[in-house]
Amino acid sequence: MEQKPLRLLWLVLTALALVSLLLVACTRPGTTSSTAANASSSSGSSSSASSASGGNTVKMDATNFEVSSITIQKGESITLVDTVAVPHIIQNGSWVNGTAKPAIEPGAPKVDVQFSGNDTKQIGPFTTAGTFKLYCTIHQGMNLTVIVK
Ligand SMILES: [Cu+2]
Repeated sequence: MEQKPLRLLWLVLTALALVSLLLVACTRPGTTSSTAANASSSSGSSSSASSASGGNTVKMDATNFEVSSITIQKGESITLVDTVAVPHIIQNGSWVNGTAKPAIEPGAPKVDVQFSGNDTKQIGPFTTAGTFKLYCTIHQGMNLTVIVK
């Protein structure tokens, strides 16, 4: 005869469970009220982030680089543009007092690029900070210093 109280208890418990479920179900939609807050803040897509990859360009004329040095960021490459119908051979090193001095600094990318005239080639990337010297083996005094920061 002790089964009736148990059944009652069971009924009460299930009822409580159902009630709590209902409470949870009812609470959920209430909490998700602040949805329309982030409406229209579509600030116009401004300012095209300037200068694409053309930033590290050095032009070469018949006998020299347009600039004697260029500063780039670590990991960047340099685009060399041969603007005339004259060949160049760019390698690691420099002209010192009229003498070609091949040399490759620690961390420098190996550079050995031939231009046949009116062409464009990339050198690098320069992955180490430092100062690196490049020269044209054909044209005396044709030096380019690359500063990597
Ligand atoms: Cu040259």
